[in-house]
Amino acid sequence: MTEPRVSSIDGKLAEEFAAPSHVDEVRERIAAFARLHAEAGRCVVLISSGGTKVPLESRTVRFLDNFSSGRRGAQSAEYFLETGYAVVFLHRHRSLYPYARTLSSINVLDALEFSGGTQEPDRVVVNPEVLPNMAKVLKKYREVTDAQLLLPIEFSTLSEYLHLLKASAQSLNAIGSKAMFYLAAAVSDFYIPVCDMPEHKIQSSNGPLQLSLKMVPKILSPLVKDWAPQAFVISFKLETDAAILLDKARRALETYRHQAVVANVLDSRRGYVVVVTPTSQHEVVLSKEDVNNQVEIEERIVTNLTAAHERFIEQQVG
Ligand code: 9Z3
Repeated sequence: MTEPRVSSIDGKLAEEFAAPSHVDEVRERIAAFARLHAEAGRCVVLISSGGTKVPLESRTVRFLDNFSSGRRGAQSAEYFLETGYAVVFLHRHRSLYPYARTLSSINVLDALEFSGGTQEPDRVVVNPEVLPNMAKVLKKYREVTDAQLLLPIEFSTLSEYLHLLKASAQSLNAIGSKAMFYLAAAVSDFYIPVCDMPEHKIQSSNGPLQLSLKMVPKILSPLVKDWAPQAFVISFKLETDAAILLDKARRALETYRHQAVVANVLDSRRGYVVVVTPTSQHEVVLSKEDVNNQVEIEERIVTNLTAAHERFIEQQVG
């Protein structure tokens, strides 16, 4: 396997984005995870999920954030696992998590009760009316964790995300085309370099705040060209104006030369996406009936992309 190359963005990353102290440990863990699963004949997908925090002060009191809940990433992780992939889940701290997402819309205490209706403090059971599928979900979660198929890696800030994605890509490079990147995280386009950031809390007594933010380097470029050049890479394109969405998706494919873009509009993202590749455009739509049957669009997206990944691997080998 070829060594990952150094890119022109590496210098910028090192200078302007603080690396998390455990980045080398994460690199090692992902390398071991990839080895284990490649030896067992499995593909490995790295899913990025959730929004990024952009601090305004180095001892951070305030930061910029975005809307992403991490639902896309968490749901997709479950379908990749069902398809037989091992999953590196690079997710924003406290964003939705595979399987545990079932608990996200309730107050957990409302789903628990004392067994036999008595107030015995050490006997607590789940109320099946509040959480009807809990046993099924717990079983799947245990199977996945017992088989070490899910490797969670957390980030909070944009800097942590960029450094951890780079380290992950360099580690997954070792398994070539069997690695997939499914980049569903909503990553900030703007940031304040560490050298321009005030150390202490910005004082409101100084009057109105004017911010000058720099453009975040396009990380997809070194990922595709230098860090994991043989991998199958999918980026996500989000717009609020549907009229420009597909043009932007195609432009991304031309610029970065990766394998697919999943294009979605903020308001319709749970029920409609378009999977765009250099040679095709496939609409994935949930019907009213699908919605009533609680079908999740991620199941269809993952089916489409794992089939494309399989063809990609065959072409590389053949
Ligand atoms: C997406 O487009 C994801 O589908 C969502 C999922 C973030 C909309 P949720 O987390 O939402 O389920 O609430 N992710 C990528 C968004 C993005 O920021 N893309 C950038 C762009 O479109 C760069 S690849 O320019």
